[in-house]
This record gives sequence, C-alpha cells and structure tokens, in this order.
Amino acid sequence: MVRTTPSGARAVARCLELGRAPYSDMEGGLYRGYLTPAHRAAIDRMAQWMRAAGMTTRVDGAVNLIGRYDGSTDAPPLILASHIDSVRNAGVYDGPLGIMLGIECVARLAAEGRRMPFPIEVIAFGDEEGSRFPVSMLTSKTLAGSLTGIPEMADADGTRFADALAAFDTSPEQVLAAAHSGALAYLEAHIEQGPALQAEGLALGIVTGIAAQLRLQATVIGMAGHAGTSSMDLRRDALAGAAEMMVAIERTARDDASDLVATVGCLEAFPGATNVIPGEVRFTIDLRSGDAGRRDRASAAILHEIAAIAARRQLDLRVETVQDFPASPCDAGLMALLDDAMAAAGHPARHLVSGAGHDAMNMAPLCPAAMLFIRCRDGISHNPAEHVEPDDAEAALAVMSGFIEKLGELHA
Ligand code: HGY
Ligand code: MN
Ligand code: MN
Repeated sequence: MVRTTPSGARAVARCLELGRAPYSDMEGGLYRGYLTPAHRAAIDRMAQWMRAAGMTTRVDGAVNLIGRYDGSTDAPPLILASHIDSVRNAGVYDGPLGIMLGIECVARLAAEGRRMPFPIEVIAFGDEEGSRFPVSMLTSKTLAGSLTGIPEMADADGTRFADALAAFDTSPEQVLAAAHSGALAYLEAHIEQGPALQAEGLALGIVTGIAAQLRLQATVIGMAGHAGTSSMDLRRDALAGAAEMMVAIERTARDDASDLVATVGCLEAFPGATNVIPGEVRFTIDLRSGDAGRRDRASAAILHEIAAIAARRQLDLRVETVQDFPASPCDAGLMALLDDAMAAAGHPARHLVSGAGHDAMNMAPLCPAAMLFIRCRDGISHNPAEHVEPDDAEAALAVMSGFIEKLGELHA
C-alpha cells in the first residue's frame, strides 16, 4: 500500500524499497557503493521523494544529495542527514532511515503549510562506510569543510576515485569545493546497531558521544614456498603469523574488559593457493573506545605484541594508519532539546555512547551536532537481518518533529 501521509511507516517502507534492485550493486542482497549505478538510482528516487515533500534538490560536488525546505528567514539551515551508501550484504536501515525520517519531518511541515524560522536541509551523504574506496566518511568531512586533500585511491577493481567522480560529472577539485556555507545545527537519526535499547524495552535513545575509531592496515611479509617440500621449522609462513597476531589482537580487547573493541575485518593471503605457503598477508585492524586514551593504549600494546610475534617468526611487519577518528561528544544544548522532545512524546531520555561511527562525528567544524538512536531488533546491523519496527520509526519522527519545534522556538 503506497502511503501518502508523512509517517514513520512510510520511512520504513522507503528503506525497504531502496534495499532492492536497482538500488543495489549486488545480486541477492544489498550493497550500495559510493559513485555506483545503485548510488545514482537511489539519488534519483530520493530526489523524487524530497520534491514531493516540498523541497528543492541539488547534488553537490561530492555527490551528496541535498533537499532544501526554505524557512521564513534565510538563516543557516538545520541539517537532518545520514548516509545512503552501505556495507556489503547490508541491512536496509543503516543510513537510509535517518534520511527518510528527515524527509518525513519536512513533509509533515509542508502538509501543514508551515515554515520554520530557518531552512531545513535533508542530506544523503554519498560515502560513510568506506565500502568502495579505502577511506570512510569522506563526504561528510567534505561538507563540514575539514577535508584537506583527496588521496590518490582506487577501488578493488582498480577504478580510480577521480574516474568514478568523472562518471558523476564531478572531480576531486569539486569535492574539495563542496564545503557547506554554514548551518544552524545537525541532527542524525540512526539505528542503534546495538542491543541496549531493546534490552531495556526502549524505542529511542539520545547519543552522548561517538567512540574514537582507529583503522590500521597491517602487512605481514614471510616467504612463499612449496607446501609439500618445505619443512615446518624452516618456514616463514605469513598467514600462520597473521593468525597468531589476530588472536593476540582479540585477546587484548577481551582482557581490557571495557568498551574497547578490536576487529580484524579484512584479510588477504598471497598468492592464495592451496599448495603454496603464504608469502604475504594483508589485514585490517579496527580499534574503538569511547575513551580515546584507552583506545590509544590498546593500540600501542597491540603493535608491540604483533611486532614481537613477527620477530619470533622471522617475518617482516608493516602497519599503516588508514584513519584516526577522535572521540566526538554530541552538543549538550541540542541534547537538552532532544531530552525535552522525548519527554513531550512520553519517552524516557536514555543517554548512550555510540560504538559505531557516524557522519555526525565530522560535523563539529560546521555546527553543533546531535543523534537520536532507534531500536533495531536484537541490535543486529551490517547484516540483512537488520530490522526496525514502523512504530519505533513513528516514535522517532514525533521526537524529531518536537526537536524542530523547540529549535524553532529558540530562534523565533
Ligand atoms: O564503522 C562504522 O562504525 C560505521 O558503520 N561506518
Ligand atoms: Mn554502518
Ligand atoms: Mn551508519
């Protein structure tokens, strides 16, 4: 049933629609990369929804889709945003739900023929996950004006970033020039991607801050050899060494018995043949904690231990920092408005830290930022089993609308 009235259920239905062809770059599941055919199809579809909600639309030099609902003044806008790209074999809500709820907030105002004392911009960031190119959150950093340069990079198929941009009629120079001119505030609604809200029977939560996140790339160099003729004591097996390192990385995080988390998500072994001792292994390390000092101490301990493993096994080890995101507190003033909006909507104001990274963590140079978390079933995310109840989306819409009203009262 096609819903025409603004609602949380319509936001959920639209996330489900975007989870199917032609809005995915993979068969049999959802993967929407940055600057891919699925990205373009999703932009076109969302622009239709934005215009139907009374917005004008544009695509900036970084290929962020920006819907704008004018206010009664030309003040800097309130931004309601999240990302439209996804991880591979993703759920349909991580990112899109925040964009769809932003559209519903505007549609509700337009249906009432109302204008706030500031414009509202709903933004679909093109790249948050970093699923296609090696850096993540590139497009929100661009918008916030904190991108100092564009790294020379290519995707796994060898497509250069500049060529992918050219296919969208833009360029690295235009990406760098896509900084936003100024905003009043930023609010991102996003699924919690964790179990806390469900465990406490809550639909919504207010984010106090986003964990510090470190992304490392490790390369282990041993010596390739014949699997049948190389005796065990003479081997320099890069994969066996990497395996010992991964167990050490996991143990460091477990033994810390805190919010520290460590993940090896990608691993490549070369040459990758059954009968060849791996001579080279590359793997990623993702380290996070709400406390940047804790994260950095763990990083030092891990680097020390994996270097010792490499030395004992006569392996060479190289570790590069790919990205380092500091812990990012949310704005206390905006959190207070969310507290009030939650109370007015009958929800307890549960505050919690986000272990997941979000575009909101890049907004500080542009404007104060806040996040509203929405319960997702069993905390499952980055997984096709990701699920959101329409009623919870409806609850989020009510709180977001209340937040906008209260921001409006402040700026009347
Ligand atoms: O990695 C993250 O926390 C986010 O999903 N990009
Ligand atoms: Mn994600
Ligand atoms: Mn996300």
